[in-house]
Amino acid sequence: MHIGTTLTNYIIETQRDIKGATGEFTGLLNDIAISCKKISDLVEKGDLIGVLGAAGSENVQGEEQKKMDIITNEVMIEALESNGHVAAMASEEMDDVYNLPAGKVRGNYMVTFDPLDGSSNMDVNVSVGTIFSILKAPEQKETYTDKDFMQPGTTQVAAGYCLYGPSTLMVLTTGNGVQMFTLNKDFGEFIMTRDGVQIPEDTKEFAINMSNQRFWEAPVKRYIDECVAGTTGARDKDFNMRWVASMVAEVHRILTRGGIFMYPIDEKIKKAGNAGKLRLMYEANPMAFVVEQAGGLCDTGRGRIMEIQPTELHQRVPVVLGSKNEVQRVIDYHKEG
Ligand code: P6P
Repeated sequence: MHIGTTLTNYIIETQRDIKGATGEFTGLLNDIAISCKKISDLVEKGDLIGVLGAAGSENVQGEEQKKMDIITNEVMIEALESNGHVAAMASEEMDDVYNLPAGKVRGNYMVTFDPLDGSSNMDVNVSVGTIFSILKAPEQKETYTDKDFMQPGTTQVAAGYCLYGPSTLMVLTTGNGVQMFTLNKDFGEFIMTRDGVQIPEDTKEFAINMSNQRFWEAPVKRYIDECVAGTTGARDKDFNMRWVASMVAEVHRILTRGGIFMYPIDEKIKKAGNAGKLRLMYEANPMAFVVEQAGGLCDTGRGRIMEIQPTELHQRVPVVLGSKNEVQRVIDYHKEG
C-alpha cells in the first residue's frame, strides 16, 4: 500500500518492478501529470481567463470545438513532445497523427488522448476530464502514421484519466491494479489516496442518455426497461439513474461505488454511418483498461472492447462498462437477441 506517497515516488517505485524499465516510462507519466496540473489550473480559472465557450471550429468528428479543447490539446502536445519519451501522439482534437517537429528526440512510447472529455460541460461548470492511453512505438523512426497506432487495447502499457471536479484526481493503471491520486495544490503534487481500487460486482445505478431510447436495439431496450421497472418487473431491485454527459465523471463514479455506463450503438448512430458514439483509441480503450484492472467489464455488447483490432484512428465503438454482473447481463441479452 502506498497511500500518502506522491505520484512521482509511486512511479519510481513501480518502475523498479518493471523489468528493463529505463526511466523513460517514469518520465512520460510525469509529463502527463504536469499537463494535467496545468489543465486543472485552466479549468478552475475558467471565465476569469476567458477560456469558456466555442472556438468557432470543428474537429475531425464534425463536433463544435470549445476553446478549451484546443487549449488543452496544446498543453498536452507541449508537455509530451519536449522530453524525448514520446514517438508520436494522436488526439480527438487532431485529424492526423502528431509527429514531433524535426530535431525533437523520439521516445519509445505513443500517447493517444482526449485532452478535455466532456468539454461542453465546462460552460456549465460541471466536471470534465483528460483521458490518456500509452502504447509502445513499434519502431524508432522519424515519421509515424495511423498504422503505427492500430494496436488493440490489450497492448496498452498504461492508461488513465484526470478528473477536474471538486478535487483534481489522477486515476492510473500500469497493469497492476488501479491507483487514485488527489492533487494537493498547496505544493502541486498528486498524492496517492486510494490503491487497489475495485468496482463492486453488482449495482443499482445505470447511466445512459435516455433521450436516445427510441433508437435503441432490442437488448438495450430490454435491459433499461427492466432497470426502470425495478421490483415491479423482472429485476429483484429498484435502480437509480445518473447521466453527467462526461464519460470521465461517469467512470469515476463507477470505480468509486459501482454502476453501469452505456453508450450503445443505435438506429440514429447507424443512420449517421457510425459504429458508435465514443472513440476507441482515446476513450473506450483507456477506460476499458482501467475498468478491467478494477474488476469490471468493458464490452461493446458483442465483444470485449480491448480485443478490437483498430482500423481507423478515430473509429467509434459501442460501450457498455462497469459492474461485472450487470455488464454480463447486457452481454447475455445481446446473445439472446
Ligand atoms: P451525449 C462527451 O462529449 C462524450 O464524448 C462523453 O464524455 C459522454 O459520456 C458522451 O459524449 C455524452 O454524449 O450524447 O449525452 O452528449
